[in-house]
Amino acid sequence: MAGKDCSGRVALITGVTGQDGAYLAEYLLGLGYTVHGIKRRSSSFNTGRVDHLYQDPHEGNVPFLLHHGDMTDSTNLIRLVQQIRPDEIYNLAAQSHVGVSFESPEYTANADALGVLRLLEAIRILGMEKQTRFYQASTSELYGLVQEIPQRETTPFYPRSPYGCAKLYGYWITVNYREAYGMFACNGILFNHESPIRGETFVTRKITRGVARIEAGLEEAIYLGNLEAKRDWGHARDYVEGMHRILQADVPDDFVLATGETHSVRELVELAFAEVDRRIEWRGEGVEETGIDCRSGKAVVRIDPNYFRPTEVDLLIGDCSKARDKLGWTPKTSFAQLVKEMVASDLVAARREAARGSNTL
Ligand code: NDP
Ligand code: GDR
Repeated sequence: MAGKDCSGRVALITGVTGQDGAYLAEYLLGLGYTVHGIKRRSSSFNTGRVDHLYQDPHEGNVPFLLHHGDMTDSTNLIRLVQQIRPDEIYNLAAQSHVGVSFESPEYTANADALGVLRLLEAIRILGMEKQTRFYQASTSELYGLVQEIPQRETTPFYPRSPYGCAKLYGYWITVNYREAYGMFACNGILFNHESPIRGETFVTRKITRGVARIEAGLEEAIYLGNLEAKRDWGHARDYVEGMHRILQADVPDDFVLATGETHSVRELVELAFAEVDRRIEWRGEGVEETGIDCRSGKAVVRIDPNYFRPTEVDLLIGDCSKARDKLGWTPKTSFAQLVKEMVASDLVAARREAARGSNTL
C-alpha cells in the first residue's frame, strides 16, 4: 500500500494527539490524504506530537486540520462527521491506560465503549454507511486471561480490566454495525506497540526514559510493578501502516497485528540498561526486590506495589498470519531495535535537560 497515490481522499482521526494518531496522520499525509484530527480542549498545549505536521490554515489549502472534540459528546461527533464527510475514520481516541481504568472505570466505559457507538451512529444518522470506512482500535487486552497461545482472531476473549471490558463493547458494536447495516467497519486487534513518542506512563517508555535519566544523573531509580508480565511489543510506525491496509481490503474484516514474540518486563529492563552498558543484578523477593546496577552498585530498579493491577494480563503473544496473508502486512522492527531507538531518543532529551540544569547553576 505504501507509495499508492491516495490524493483527494479524506481521513478523520480521533485521538490524533496520541502516539498512534501522530504516526498515522504522518503516514496518511505522505500518501496524499487530507487528514482531519480531533483534539480535546485542554488548558495547556496538547498537540506536541503533531505540531511538526501542522500548517496555519490561514495560509490556504492545507492538508492537515485539527478540530476540537470529545468521544463523550455525540453532538460534536455528528457535526464533525457531517462537515468533514470523511472517506475513512480511524477511531483511535480512548482512555488507553489499563491501570488508570481501574481508577476511572465509568469514564473509561464512556469514552472507550460508548464513544465507539456514538461515532458509528454519527455515520448512520448522516446516511454515510456506504461512503465511510471505519477502523476501530481494538486491542490484545481483549484476550486477557490466557485461553490460547498464540492469540489470533478466533481466540476467545476474556478481558481483565475496565479498559478491556470497554474495548470488548467497542469490538462487538463495530462487528454488529458491519453485519446490521452493511458498513465497512473493521477491528484492528493490535498488540502492544511503542515508540519514542509513547506516553511516559506506559511501561516501555517509563523504563527507557528512566534509564536515560539515571544515565544523565537526573534520577536515582525507576519504580515498577509486575516484572513478570509478558507482552508482544512492536513499533507503532509499523502498526499504523497495518491500520491503513485494513481499510483498503476488498471486504471488511477483523485482523490481529502482532510480532509473534513475547518478552517480560524484566527482560525489557535488562535490555534497556544494557543500551547504556549497565548490567542489572536482581536481589530480594516480591516488593523487596531491587535491580542493582553492577557498575555503580546502586539500586536502580525498585518495586512499588501501587503499580500492581487488581487483575493482570500475564501473557500476550499474537499470531498475525491472517494480516500477513490477506493484507501483506508484517512488522519490520525487532524488539531490540525498538528498545535501542527509544533509549537513544530519551538519552538525547535527558542529556539536554541535564545540560540546561548545570547551565543554571
Ligand atoms: P494514547 O493514549 O497515546 O492516545 C489516546 C488519544 O485519545 C489521545 O489523543 C487522547 O487525547 C485521546 N482521547 C482520550 N480520551 C478522549 C476523549 N474522551 N475524547 C477524545 N479524545 C480522547 O494511545 P495510543 O496512541 O497508544 O493508542 C491509540 C488507540 O489504540 C487507543 O484507542 C488505544 O486504546 C488503542 N490501542 C493501543 C495500543 C498500543 O499498544 N499503543 C494497542 C492496542 C490498542 P489527549 O492527547 O488529549 O490525552
Ligand atoms: P498494557 O501496557 O497494560 O499492556 O496496555 P503497560 O505498558 O501499561 O503495561 C504493560 C505491563 O507492564 C506491567 N508493569 C507496569 N505498567 C506500567 N504502566 N507501569 C509500571 O510501573 C509497570 N510495572 C509493571 C503492567 O502491569 C503490564 O503487565 C497497553 C496500552 O497501550 C493499551 O491501550 C493497549 O490496548 C495495550 O497495551 C495492548
